[in-house]
Amino acid sequence: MRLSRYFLPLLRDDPKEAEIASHRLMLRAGMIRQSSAGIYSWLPLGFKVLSKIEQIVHEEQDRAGALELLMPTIQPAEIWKESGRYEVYGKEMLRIADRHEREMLYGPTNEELITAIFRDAVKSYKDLPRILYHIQWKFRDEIRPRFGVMRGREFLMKDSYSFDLTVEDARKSYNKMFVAYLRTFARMGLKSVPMVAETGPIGGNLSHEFIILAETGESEVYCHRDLIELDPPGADIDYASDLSPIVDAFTGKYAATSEKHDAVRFDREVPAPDRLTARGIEVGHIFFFGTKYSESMGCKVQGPGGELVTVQMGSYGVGVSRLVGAIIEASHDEAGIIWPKSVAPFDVALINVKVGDSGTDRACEDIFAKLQAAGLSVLYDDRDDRAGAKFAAMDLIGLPWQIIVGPKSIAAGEVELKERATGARHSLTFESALNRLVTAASEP
Ligand code: 5CA
Repeated sequence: MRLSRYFLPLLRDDPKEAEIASHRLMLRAGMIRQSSAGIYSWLPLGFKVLSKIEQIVHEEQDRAGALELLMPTIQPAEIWKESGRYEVYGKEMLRIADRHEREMLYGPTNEELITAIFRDAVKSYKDLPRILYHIQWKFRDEIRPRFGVMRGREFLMKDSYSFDLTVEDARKSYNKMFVAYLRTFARMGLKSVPMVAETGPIGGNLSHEFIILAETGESEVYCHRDLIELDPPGADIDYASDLSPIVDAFTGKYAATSEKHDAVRFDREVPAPDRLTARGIEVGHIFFFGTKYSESMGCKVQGPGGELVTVQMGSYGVGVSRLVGAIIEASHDEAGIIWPKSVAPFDVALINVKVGDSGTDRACEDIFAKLQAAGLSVLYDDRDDRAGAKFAAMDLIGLPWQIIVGPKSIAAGEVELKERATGARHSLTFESALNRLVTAASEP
């Protein structure tokens, strides 16, 4: 992509409304624009990152055996009246009437809709277990939308729903999602810690929040330090195997959000030097709620003995749009964003420091073509601007690598390769630079 033809409205100054780094940087880097409180448009650079995050979520859900579908954003009120949540949900629910005065709502979550779909389609235990998921926009009329996409009113969520015959089987589905989440967040360069959490309006009594430690997080969390050091399971994980040893390893030591924190237990179970009290961002939340929805909505299947069995359910959410902010909170510096390569909007920036100089232009065009031919995505700054402004812009948008080309480097037969994360710069031949980039791209 040539920057001269891209849509990247950068802001020079810090926007006044932004209280935290990710919000400030997403606005400055031309990733989002607010349309009304807590509701954002995703501009091309931001949308690319959002799509990359979605892709990782898809891959890990598929690996765990979850099946993708797509439910609508607008739901009928009736099913929420069946479950009893229509009143409970209160002002957070955006209620709408259609032209026939039918009560509708913009879905804040989908337990009711998926239960209705499953109830009408599945009659036998032979069709269990199943995990269904979608990635769809949600609306919650939050009292205090803030921190940009971190606490929005309209936000993108991945929500999965599991259906099992027995509590024991449901626990296996829960464990599958638990493991899938560890892998999902690790692939985005994040260290997530599962913590015992409150279930709130979703319900049930077994629930974990997946927390990213960050000073600007909205949650206060307490855990054993060892949990931060645990490695996530590898890509070869067998989801048909018993996953409880992995789940036990991640839940065997104290970790709780403030709502579930028990100071006496914390002091008793965790030696003082290992006690970690920190702030965190909730990027995922999983729930087992048994028959809460299947009972009230009549979701039953015929069991092996012919008897009717009420289905055991759980739901599993990932804050897809929140993750864009969370990743930036975890990975930025004074100059701007530092994208982990798995979610970077482009692999490499190509900076022409002397546009109009025919030798430099020619060299850049050649390098641009060769980088793309090697399978790398490139943002080529071919605009006629000061070198300093170009460097600052590329540092701000945070692509993992920069290749800097000017008349001097060309005369020496070299380019400058800069790694955004470390700031390390090396002069080397273009071929060597290309080799390094291709090698880096193939590493996990
Ligand atoms: N139905 C269940 C799980 S599928 C559910 O709705 N869970 S939730 O309420 O915990 O939301 C799931 C995830 O969505 C949260 O962990 C969080 O990462 C994200 N999320 C929730 N509210 C917001 C919000 N206002 N803005 C951005 N992300 C949000």
